[in-house]
Amino acid sequence: MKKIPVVFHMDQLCHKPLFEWAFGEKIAHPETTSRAERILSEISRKPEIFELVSPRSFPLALIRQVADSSVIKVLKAASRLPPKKTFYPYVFPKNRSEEANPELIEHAGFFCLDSGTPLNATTWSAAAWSAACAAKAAQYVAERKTRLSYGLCRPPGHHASFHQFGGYCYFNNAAIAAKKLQILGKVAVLDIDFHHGNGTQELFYEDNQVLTVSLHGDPKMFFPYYSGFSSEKGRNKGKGYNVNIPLQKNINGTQYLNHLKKALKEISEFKPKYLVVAAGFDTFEGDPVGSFCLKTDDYESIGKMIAGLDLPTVVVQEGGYAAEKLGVNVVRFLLALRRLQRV
Ligand code: SP5
Ligand code: ZN
Repeated sequence: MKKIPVVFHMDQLCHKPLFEWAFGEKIAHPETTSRAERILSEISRKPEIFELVSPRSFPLALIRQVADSSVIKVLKAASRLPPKKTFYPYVFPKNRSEEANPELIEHAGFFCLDSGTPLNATTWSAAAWSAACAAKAAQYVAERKTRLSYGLCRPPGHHASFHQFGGYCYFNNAAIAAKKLQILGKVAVLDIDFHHGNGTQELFYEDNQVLTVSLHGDPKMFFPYYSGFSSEKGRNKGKGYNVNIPLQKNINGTQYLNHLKKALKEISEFKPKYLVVAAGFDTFEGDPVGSFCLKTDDYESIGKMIAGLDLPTVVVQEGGYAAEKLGVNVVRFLLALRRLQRV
């Protein structure tokens, strides 16, 4: 059986957000470098199954498809900050003024969703390499080199829309994978991160060639709060091509799998040529950010169920903040998907 390509670039580790404000308290930032390190260390224990590869260049043309020039300019402006300086956007104008200037770091709030997504001199490069991982993972599947690939994307991407970064995300990595595959046929994006994939939803909201499906904590209670409701079904040509499945807190694996079954039914009825999984593991019981109760075994069941679609599949890493268990959970998930290679 072919090895599973795992795409990662070491410069993704230069991005080190230090803290965020959570309900009035300053807490250590959950999106740490140790997340990627734990995944890498679990993957390197199985060299007969995984092949670690690095992207070689930034996929600028693809990044431009998922982020407007202002977002790109803000991150480039941040790369001119002094080495130890970090900027946390904290003023978020509701309207984009004519005066909004992406070259001015103080104006970053015009192009940003929340205060948990800091900017510093390393952000641009880490985010662009993370995007490159998704692009390269998609390339394996597009070129039929493998039927399963994994982009170890970090920073994550699914909260980033065309006009805004946020939610620890800068560029929408899953959308980059989908854009790359979309040239070749219909794509379904399945988002299993604890949070609603608002950025991915928005990027394909008027598109009937990319079906976006997200299961997540009910936005009435959980980030990003303003989107992820089941009434959001797509717009114009895209009407009927966005599916949100909001879930109550504390649900367990059995309950989760029941909802996943519905999501997969939507996907198989769409008859896509490719699947992109925005794979967050903040659904894990011990996660400090999410509020579901999934166990490590459940990620194997989820992987098996998704493999049942039997589609060429690109897995893109999203959240998951119980860093000690993240590597184990990711590997269990990928091993269950491995049957896709057996063709
Ligand atoms: C990619 C991704 O998973 N982004 C998540 C962003 C969530 N940001 C909001 C976090 C809210 C603060 N957490 C409070 C912990 C409560 N126990
Ligand atoms: Zn999440």
